[in-house]
Amino acid sequence: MTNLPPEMKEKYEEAKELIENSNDIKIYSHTDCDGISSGAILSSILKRLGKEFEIEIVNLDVLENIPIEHELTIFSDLGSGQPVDKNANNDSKILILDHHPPLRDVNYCNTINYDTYLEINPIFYGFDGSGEICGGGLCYLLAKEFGYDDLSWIGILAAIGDIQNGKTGRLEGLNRTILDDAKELGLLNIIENDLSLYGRQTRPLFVALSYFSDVELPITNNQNESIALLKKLNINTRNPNNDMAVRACDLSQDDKNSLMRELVLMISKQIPPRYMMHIPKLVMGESYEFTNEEKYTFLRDASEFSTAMNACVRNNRPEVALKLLDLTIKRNEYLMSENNDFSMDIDGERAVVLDELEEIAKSHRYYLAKNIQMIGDSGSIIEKDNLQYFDGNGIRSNVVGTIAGMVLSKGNWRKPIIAFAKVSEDNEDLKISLRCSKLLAYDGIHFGSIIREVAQSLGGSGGGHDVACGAYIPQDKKDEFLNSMNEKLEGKLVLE
Ligand SMILES: [Mn+2]
Repeated sequence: MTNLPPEMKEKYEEAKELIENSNDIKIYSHTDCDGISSGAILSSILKRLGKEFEIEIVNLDVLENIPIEHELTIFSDLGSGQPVDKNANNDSKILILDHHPPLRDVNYCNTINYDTYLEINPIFYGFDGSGEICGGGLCYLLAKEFGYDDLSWIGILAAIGDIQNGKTGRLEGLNRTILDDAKELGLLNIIENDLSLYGRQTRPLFVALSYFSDVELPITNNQNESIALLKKLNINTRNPNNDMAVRACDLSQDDKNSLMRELVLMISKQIPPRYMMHIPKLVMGESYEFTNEEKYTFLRDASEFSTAMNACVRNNRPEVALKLLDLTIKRNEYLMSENNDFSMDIDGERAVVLDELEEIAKSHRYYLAKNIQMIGDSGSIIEKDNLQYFDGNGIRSNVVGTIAGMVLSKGNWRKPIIAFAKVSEDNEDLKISLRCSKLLAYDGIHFGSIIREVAQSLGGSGGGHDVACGAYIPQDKKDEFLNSMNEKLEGKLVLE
């Protein structure tokens, strides 16, 4: 178990005091699952303390000139990389809980000319902000300071949403400590040595298998081949107990093992020897289940839950995601308490929010499917030596990355795919998203760093994960961007 270094623990004690002594509070959090989770944890803390507060879920560009109008302004899952105190006045108090690379150093708080600046960033203490803890985890550690350990499961939801398990398939570092807290309270199960497939609660196994795309296999985008594979391994496709299609969460360890063995074999036929050592990480990992949630619902699986959170924010409905988390916190609180004197019908209220969420998720899936089909069918993916790209003409910039990830399997999986979209209706600049097979990252290529470098050289900005990242560039720099990326990657992709 990883413990908090004393200097970081001290900052948390200061943060607790800061909140206790403030009454008019504003929270800004990021527009993704991690940011929503962070916001939900902070809201819950403030509600329990009876504080007055407002919360706003924002994109990073909003922070360039953010007004500081409240007694205490809290930034979660963002803030470290933006000039958030530009408009601070004499008695402003600012608290930042962020895991992104910081602009200011750890001693910045001593140089300010206003009341309080407190930034808690794990990078200051030698932690890896992309694999050991995320925004939601940082906010949970604050909740823990108040004794609210029951919020730990949201720290895990945040970490999975942020792909903090990307490198090894399991949560490590401070995330592990949060995991232990959630497990201790009986809020979560860890499923070790699990088959690493998306949709383990809600998708039929053969469908989940057909989405395997880190390496193109006969089963990729082919449900018939997936069914044939299961038949060959003597794995049931129907569950005799409930007469539903078998899902990944139904599998015995023996069945998981034979499926993993077969996948490893299939993958090894497609890739050069130097990548062989990375194959197990593509097919095996840990899964996390929320024990208070019903089986076969997205709420039960951390990864599927995080997708639903993202669907809300990508459709500008963050309030639905926040409401669901708030009610789920209350529901867990109720289930954990001894006295059942709760008068409110939490399940009823939650059912209403879940209906709303289902509507959002449905139209989200439809929007994705429509665009994926359009790009896949129209031959609009253009290949260069070391990359492939498409124009996401008309695609909303906040989903173009998701779409890029999903069309990768329709193009050449051995090369990264880059998508372009207009930033917004009134901003003609280009939003760029890049996705690639995990194998390239395992081989040491960090696309987030590469894309940042190239975007900056063209007067833009960028960054992100090794396998999923993005950038913003001026609208007339598209060709330069492509050429520069293509050059930078020369000799680096050795999947052929
Ligand atoms: Mn984050």
